[in-house]
Amino acid sequence: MTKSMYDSNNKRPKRRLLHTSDVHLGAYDYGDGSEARDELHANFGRVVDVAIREKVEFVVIPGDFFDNARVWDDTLEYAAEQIARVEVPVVITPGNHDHVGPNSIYDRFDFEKQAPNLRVMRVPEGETIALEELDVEIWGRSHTELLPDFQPFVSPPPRGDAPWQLGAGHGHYIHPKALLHNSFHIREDHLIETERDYIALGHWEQMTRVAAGELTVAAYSGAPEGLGEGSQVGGRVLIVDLHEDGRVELQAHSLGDRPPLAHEDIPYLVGLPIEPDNQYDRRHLSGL
Ligand SMILES: [Mn+2]
Repeated sequence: MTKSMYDSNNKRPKRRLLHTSDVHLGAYDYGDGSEARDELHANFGRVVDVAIREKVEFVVIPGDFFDNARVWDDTLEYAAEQIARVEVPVVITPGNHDHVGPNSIYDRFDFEKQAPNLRVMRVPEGETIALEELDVEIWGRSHTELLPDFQPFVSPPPRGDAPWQLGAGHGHYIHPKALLHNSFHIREDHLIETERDYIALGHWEQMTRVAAGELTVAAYSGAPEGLGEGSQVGGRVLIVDLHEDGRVELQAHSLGDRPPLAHEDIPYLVGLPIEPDNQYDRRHLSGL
């Protein structure tokens, strides 16, 4: 939870969202299908069940919703059916597996017709989606296949006018144990500069909060698939409460029947000290 960027006398509307990512629908679309495929799809159905049960007002999916652009047609239909079932707005910021641009999966199927509550960020330079009835704006930059050194949060636009300002993006948070060869860098200072209230991150399968300064809460929801069950955080999604006093509070909800994890019990990762790029690159290359 963080302090508000606003005067605490200036109440904001209370809002609740669900954040999930890295669903990778269609990852097992080969052969004659499989139990793994059925389970992956059923698991996204459970995400929708949690969204409905927890009465969220919108859903944010920062990337890798689909595994690749060649998934089966019935996977696309299933995805659209489930999104339509949520009923509230669903915002997708595409990642490296479901990028926009040439050969995008989002051009294969008329999602917005099948699921009119879906909004896909399609502008590579970045765009803000306004959920006007909710007083929420969500800014993000989608992946394309054209930019290998893509960094989703550099040079963010200033906060907009709506009381709640969120960000969504897909990439690799740079911290002291991060591997240099990983792409799509997200750094703590990038997140601080966004001045957003909450940043929904995707690309990692593990759920974790990450350091983003005093005024911004940022977290990876991790994949909803139960791969990390032993870690206590696998097979979960994030429910995010935006409180009237400006606080942002997370809860990790199980897709099974385990109790939710409170904000402070969700793992927390600290970023690298803020330094010029060349300097921290050299430190990694020298084996530090
Ligand atoms: Mn990814």
